[in-house]
Amino acid sequence: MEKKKYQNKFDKLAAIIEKAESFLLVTHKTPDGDALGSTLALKIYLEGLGKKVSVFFTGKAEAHFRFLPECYIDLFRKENFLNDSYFKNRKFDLFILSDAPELKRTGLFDLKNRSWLDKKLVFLDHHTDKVKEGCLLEIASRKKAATCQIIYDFFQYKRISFGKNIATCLLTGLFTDTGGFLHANTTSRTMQMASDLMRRGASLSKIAKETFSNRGVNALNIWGRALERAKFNERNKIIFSYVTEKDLKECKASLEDLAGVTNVLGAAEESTYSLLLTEEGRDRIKGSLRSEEYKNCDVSEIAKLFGGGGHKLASGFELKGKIINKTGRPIVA
Ligand SMILES: [Mn+2]
Repeated sequence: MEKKKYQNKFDKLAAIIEKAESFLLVTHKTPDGDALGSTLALKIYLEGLGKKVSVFFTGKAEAHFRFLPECYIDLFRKENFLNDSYFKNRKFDLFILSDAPELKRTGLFDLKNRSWLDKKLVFLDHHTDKVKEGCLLEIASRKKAATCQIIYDFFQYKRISFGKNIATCLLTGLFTDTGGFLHANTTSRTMQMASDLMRRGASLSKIAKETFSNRGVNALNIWGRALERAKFNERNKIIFSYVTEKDLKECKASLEDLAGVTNVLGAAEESTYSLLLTEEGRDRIKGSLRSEEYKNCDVSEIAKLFGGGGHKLASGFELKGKIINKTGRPIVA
């Protein structure tokens, strides 16, 4: 998106925020650092303007994000469906959906009647350049490393001052979505933004510790299983592994304990991309794909073959079924 168009959208965003009184902030299922960081930064900003703000998402957030400001325990309820009866007694002037390019990825998709939503919906996202859903405003750019960067650009352009709490939320999103400033989406611009956020009081070392290295023994055990099973396929140059429901039970681990495993699998130097399959209960398999810029592989194309999607270097898909078939042998080995 060219600069002028991007700025015009920020002007429009500021104008509609000014007019609205009550907000519902929504993000994608099982929110990650960028989803939570962008949503909570907006929450703090809007509440500072005296607005009424509610936050909602479906699925469980990774527990290690609890260090984030405003990340209250009730945000971690397992199922938070935004159903029609929820809206019967509540009125919101504006819905801001961050870090998700479509309603399908949020609880709002479960509403039976959604036509009224179009006139109140704002998308802020970096997974796409064009949001296909009906909405009031969309600010979407795949050039941005994180949705937190879009919000930061908005604050910069509108000369909105903010302090340590917002800076911590924004730096968390930037840090996690750039793989700790290691991925190819790390540019001089993202480093500049990080530097400014640190100047405002955000602690990079604390964020790094909370999001990357704090792990329980259960998590280490489940990582062990995934890494031990890693196999390399010469023909496709893929390194892959899997984790079953039984593994999770035996290690007393949860799906969020597996965050980061796919990146580590990619450390195998002969591989072009990595794949981790995990069983997600109720006959579902989740696939997560990763690659590196210099390996010249677009994993979103592979995800699309299985009905999924995502970024060039990080994508995912979901399949029906189980990894272990009736004979007790894994289907992927
Ligand atoms: Mn993101």
